[in-house]
Amino acid sequence: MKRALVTGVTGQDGLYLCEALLAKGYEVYGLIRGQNNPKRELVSSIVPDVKLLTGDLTDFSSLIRALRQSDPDEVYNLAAISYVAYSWENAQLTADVTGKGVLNMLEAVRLHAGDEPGRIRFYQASSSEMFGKVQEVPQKETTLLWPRSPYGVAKVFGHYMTINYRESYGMHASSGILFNHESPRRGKEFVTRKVSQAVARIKLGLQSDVTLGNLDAKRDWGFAGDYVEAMWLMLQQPQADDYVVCTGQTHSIRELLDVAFACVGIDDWSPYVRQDPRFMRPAEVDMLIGDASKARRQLGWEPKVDFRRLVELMVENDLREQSALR
Ligand code: F7E
Repeated sequence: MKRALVTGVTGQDGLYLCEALLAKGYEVYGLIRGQNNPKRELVSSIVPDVKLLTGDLTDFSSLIRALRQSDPDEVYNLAAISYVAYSWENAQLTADVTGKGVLNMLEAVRLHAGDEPGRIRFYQASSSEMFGKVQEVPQKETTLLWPRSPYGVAKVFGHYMTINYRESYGMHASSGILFNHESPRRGKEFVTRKVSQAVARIKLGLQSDVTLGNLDAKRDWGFAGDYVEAMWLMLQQPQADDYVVCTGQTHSIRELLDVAFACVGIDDWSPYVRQDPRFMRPAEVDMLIGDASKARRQLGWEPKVDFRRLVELMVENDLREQSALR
């Protein structure tokens, strides 16, 4: 039985990945942070077979301890401060967790693996946010990185550290450059879930409108459940490498609003949407669209859920969830 250690187990990707690994017969360990973490119960209710270990990416000794307790064949490093807007307000903390946390994990894995550096396969959750002010359309593995937020800069550090550990120590360390991926488990601070929840509440008469920021930004949005499969496939390859994971389709926030409101029979969303500079960012990533042909070719990976279905899944879920709360 293979063993995996997953950091960031309380997030949507952590939950989908744990489900996928358990279904493949893995013994799965999840790293969980903080005293009395309020998300512990959520994790235990969705994936009760995951063994939870306490640790923090900023606490090196806790990572060594988690590796000793789990002795994993594969490590998936999904933990991060992941909300881009927040990263301007807490830039140093973001650098410590999202950037230096990757180095801590790589170093802990290297030390734990001892004189067999390739024995533990390592996945780093890199991000399309690293492309920032895009230097090429569509973006691929070789596109020049130009991050536009403290979050993006921290992810670039983690990405290059992963490559550096692969090249310096012969570690099996892969970096997945994942474009935006969403699901009914997405945090409510991200735009897709903020919209799907607001649409459900407006339909049910629980809310009159929703306030957003920039409606013209474009993202390549996929389904998180599809993307965790790509993570696993990367660690099954004989050689570690870097891969872009995306749908190759881009949509604006306006198009997101079109599809989400149409799910509840509203064609004109303008009376329900307000804009506020509060939700604008100091620097914006205007447009992301990826090219996943390397992942398709080398991993045999394809996304299964398209944008329309993804938005429907989220609105349907929020209608159920909000109705139950009434
Ligand atoms: O923003 C615009 C906002 O916060 C998407 C993270 O998973 O994907 C995610 O980062 C766009 C931006 O995601 C609101 O300005 C407008 O242009 O959903 P988001 P993100 O910043 O793209 C990447 C790949 C990651 O790695 C990150 O961890 O939507 N937008 N109005 C808004 N965004 C939010 N959150 N709230 C608004 O009211």
